[in-house]
Amino acid sequence: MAAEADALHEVAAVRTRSFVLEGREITGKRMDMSRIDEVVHVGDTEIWEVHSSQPIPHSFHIHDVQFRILTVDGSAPPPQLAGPKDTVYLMPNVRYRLLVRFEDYTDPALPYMYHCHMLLHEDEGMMGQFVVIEPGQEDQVRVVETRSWRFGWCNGLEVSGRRAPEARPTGFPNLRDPPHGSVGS
Ligand SMILES: [Cu+2]
Repeated sequence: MAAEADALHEVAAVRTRSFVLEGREITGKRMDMSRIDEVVHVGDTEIWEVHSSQPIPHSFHIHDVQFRILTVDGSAPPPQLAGPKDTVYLMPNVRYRLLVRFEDYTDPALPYMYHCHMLLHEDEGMMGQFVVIEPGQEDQVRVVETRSWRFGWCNGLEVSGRRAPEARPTGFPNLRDPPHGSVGS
């Protein structure tokens, strides 16, 4: 059956990543457009463990993929959390294990986001970047400078960040400095 062939299976997971949401940080980091936080291989299934480590909820959203919630504090998810998701509401101090498969759309220089979907939190930096690459493209992972920083992080890269990209290696000063270069100006 096609549905069965498409299904996500925990036994297929090749690694586990952990994301802790606290304050306006994810695993101790705020969003930085000059940093790629996670590098994923296309075709891989992974387990992403996420939780809010403080007495308030967060909401974890992953671009590019739909995932399945494997467990909620070790138990099977309730029916309303059993289907395909792209966002999971994180009750305080409850651990969610997500099964995620990265199937396509590789680019070592065009990252996807994961972020808290409480938009104030997101706007204050509760976001990270990942790229999906072909195995062997690790040395091509880099950030791309765009002129769209003024439109905001998320929309900047997703919607309007495609024009006039200028590749540069990771580790440069971050994009809070005004972009330079004359393309389009
Ligand atoms: Cu949040």
